[in-house]
Amino acid sequence: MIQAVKEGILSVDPTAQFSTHTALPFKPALNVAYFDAMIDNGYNPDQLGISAYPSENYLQSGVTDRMTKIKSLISQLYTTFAKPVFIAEFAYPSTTPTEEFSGYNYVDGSYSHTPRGQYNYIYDLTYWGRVNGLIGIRCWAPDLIIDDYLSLSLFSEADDSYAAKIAIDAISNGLEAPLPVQFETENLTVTMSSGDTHTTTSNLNMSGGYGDMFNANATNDYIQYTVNVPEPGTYNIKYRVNKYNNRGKYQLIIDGTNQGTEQNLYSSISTYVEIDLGNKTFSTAGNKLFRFKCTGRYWYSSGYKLFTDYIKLIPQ
Ligand SMILES: [Ca+2]
Repeated sequence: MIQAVKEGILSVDPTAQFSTHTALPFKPALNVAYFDAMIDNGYNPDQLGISAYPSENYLQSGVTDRMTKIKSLISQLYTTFAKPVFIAEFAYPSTTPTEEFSGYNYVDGSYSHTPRGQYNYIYDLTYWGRVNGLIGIRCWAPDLIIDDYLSLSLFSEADDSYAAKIAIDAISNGLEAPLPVQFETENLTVTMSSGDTHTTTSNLNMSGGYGDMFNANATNDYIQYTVNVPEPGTYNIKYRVNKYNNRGKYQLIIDGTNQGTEQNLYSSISTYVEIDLGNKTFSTAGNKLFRFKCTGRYWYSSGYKLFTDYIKLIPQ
């Protein structure tokens, strides 16, 4: 039947685009099966729709960490079908929901039921979605200013007048914010302390399929990467690393200044972590020297090595 509707529309508008959407985002296998069935039976949508009411607790009781699960579903659909995903229905409350919508009262993670929490939910989903296959979010009934739905709408009421909540700007702000820049250490220009070597190392758990192994063998050895900062400004500095049983302790030094604290990269089992070293302000764009200096080793560790995946700069 849906395919018949599509054919009818195409007969008058051959450029029309098509979608359809599911209702249960926390059942990923059901979502995949739905679109498989649609495509197998001749209806091939241009965009895959889902709906998401992350505070809803009637159908979704017991489901936690819903933001992560929504992102996971979008990623799964995007990679499985190679089509963009559209959130055809979305709402998250800015105050504790009441009456008919009192069951929409689940607080997801750090997203409080406040105007800021509502804003942050939409902003974070938009920002993440830009590079993960999400093509749009339709806030459901943003103008439905009946009492029961007011908390989920994008307007607030005072003295019988209505004003837009801050969430009205969340999508546009999320689209306009600068994206993080990621530098694969295996591709960067390197200098090192004398006598030391580094090895570009294939690793399927690392971004780009490779990491950079610094074969340090003593305290004070260092490897220094040239990072081309695109714009002046303040960035959150992160790097991803493989911790293991022959790793050293390292301090990052940017253009001669310590960034964050010393990191003990020893672990008895191999683990991958993204380390947050706090914010750094660059007054100019251009090449900056990121030096990882070995400050010692945990006494269990059998070596001083450093195995990095990437350096990430997140505009603040
Ligand atoms: Ca890498």
